[in-house]
Amino acid sequence: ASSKKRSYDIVTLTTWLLKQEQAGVIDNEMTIVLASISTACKQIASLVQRAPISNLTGVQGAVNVQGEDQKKLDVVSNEVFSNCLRSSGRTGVIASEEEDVPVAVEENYSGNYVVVFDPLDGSSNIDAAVSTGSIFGIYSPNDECLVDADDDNGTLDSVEQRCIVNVCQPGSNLLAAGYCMYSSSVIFVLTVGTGVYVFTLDPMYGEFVLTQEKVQIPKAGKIYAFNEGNYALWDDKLKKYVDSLKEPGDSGKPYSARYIGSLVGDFHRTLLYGGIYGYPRDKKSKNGKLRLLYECAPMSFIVEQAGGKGSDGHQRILDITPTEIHQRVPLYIGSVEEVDKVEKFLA
Ligand code: P6P
Repeated sequence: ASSKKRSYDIVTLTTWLLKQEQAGVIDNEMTIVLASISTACKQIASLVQRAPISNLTGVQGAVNVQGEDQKKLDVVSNEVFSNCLRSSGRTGVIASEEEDVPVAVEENYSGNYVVVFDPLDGSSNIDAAVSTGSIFGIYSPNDECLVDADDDNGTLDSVEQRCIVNVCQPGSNLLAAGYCMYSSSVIFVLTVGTGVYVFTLDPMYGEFVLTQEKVQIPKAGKIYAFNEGNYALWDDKLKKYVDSLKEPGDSGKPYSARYIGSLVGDFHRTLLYGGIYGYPRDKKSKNGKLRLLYECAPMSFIVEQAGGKGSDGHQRILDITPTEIHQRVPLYIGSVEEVDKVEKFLA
């Protein structure tokens, strides 16, 4: 066959997934789960972009398990994600930021994979049409944990108990992780453990098109994304770190501050330009604000696959085993040299 690159040799997410399956990197069940997630993200992209037109801005009038006012789109995005995963027939358990406890998919629909997700992170930005995103991670069932969960006669205490042990796995067990950013472009970022791939939604025909392969985050970057409104609540070591970023130093140029208030937007810029995003613990939030299971762990898997680092300030995020599904941890994530630097200040 001709080795000449054929014109219009466009790689879509669908063809990329099939290639990974043919290469034995993922199995056909994972292919279907990832395809169903990309469908959910396309639906959410459409809902987000038309929110003011279809009266989907504003609050739902309910409070979620996090104690946060649910936005209308939080609820809708959660239903879209759950329905797509359920109808894939390849998902056994789902855990969502918007659900109190993990949910076992009904038997006749259920498959093996455990999917954790934040269906619409940064949703407080929706009404101002600022970037938001969906974040997900995929695990195998946590069989070894099932034994621990057995009561004395060897059967599981409850479906809910089985769901929780299946979901509470360290990020190092992740088989796949990704996010979809709803911004000036709709960007789908994915790793299945062989590097980080970036797809851009072509609205002309509704497909995610491969636009970057094996992304490598710069080893250093003079951009920091912290909410400095919390400065007075931070401990002194962290204050010293952030103060140090403002000194011009030998280069004569201090760091630049960039903060979108949406993890997916701040993370994506950090992944491509380098730098660091941080959500520290403070006097108000003892463990920071971000959730380990479906925000910090998937993002840390992605950043490590791109040669970066994800830490709680002292240890690797991927080494932390959740003890409950909405557990929060401090997060410092981005270029290796930048995360190393903050860890030194916090030691
Ligand atoms: P703050 C959005 O609610 C979120 O979970 C992340 O997407 C974002 O980075 C962070 O919280 C913003 O929190 O306290 O700075 O408004």
